[in-house]
Amino acid sequence: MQDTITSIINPADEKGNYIEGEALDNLKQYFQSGAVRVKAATLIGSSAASIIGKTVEESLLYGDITLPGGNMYPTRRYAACLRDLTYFLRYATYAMLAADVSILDERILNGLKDTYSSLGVPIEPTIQALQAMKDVVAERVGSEAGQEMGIYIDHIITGLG
Ligand code: CYC
Repeated sequence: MQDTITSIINPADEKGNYIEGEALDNLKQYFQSGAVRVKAATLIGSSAASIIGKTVEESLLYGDITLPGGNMYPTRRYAACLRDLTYFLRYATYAMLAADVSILDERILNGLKDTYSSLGVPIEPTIQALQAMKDVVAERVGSEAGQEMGIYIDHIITGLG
């Protein structure tokens, strides 16, 4: 996993340089937004189950997908879907804290499209659920932190698309 600090310091170290210019500005921005990130992670962590519940309610619950023949039927598949959404939320929160997408690439997106396609998990409703998750998270953490989380949830959406 990478994070903003290592991704700025490592290249400077390789060249034996001090951190300056744009790299320093990026680091400054990262520290300035630190309190917002930590507060968002705290709020998300303490209400994850309710965020997932609302996300499912707003995107998947009242369609055919939960009925016989749908990919969220029976309960075993419904539970797998809730679990996947929980993974997405948790890893997007890690990435938001690090301000770096690499953990999403490594732990979530690597091989996921193939897994979904071989199991018949439909991509379009998964993306709809992720879109709904962005809105639900923004309601809980406020627009500034919500926008920041949006970057990482969007990264999952792009990786699945
Ligand atoms: C299944 N989701 C799976 C599987 C994996 C993941 C590996 C197959 C194995 C299993 O069932 O546990 C995903 N596993 C992950 C991820 C990680 C991991 C991301 C990283 C931490 O370790 N079906 C829908 C919804 C959607 C859904 C739209 C929820 C958004 O219709 C999800 N994923 C879903 C379902 C299954 C699944 C239903 C079970 C499919 C089956 O067995 O038929």
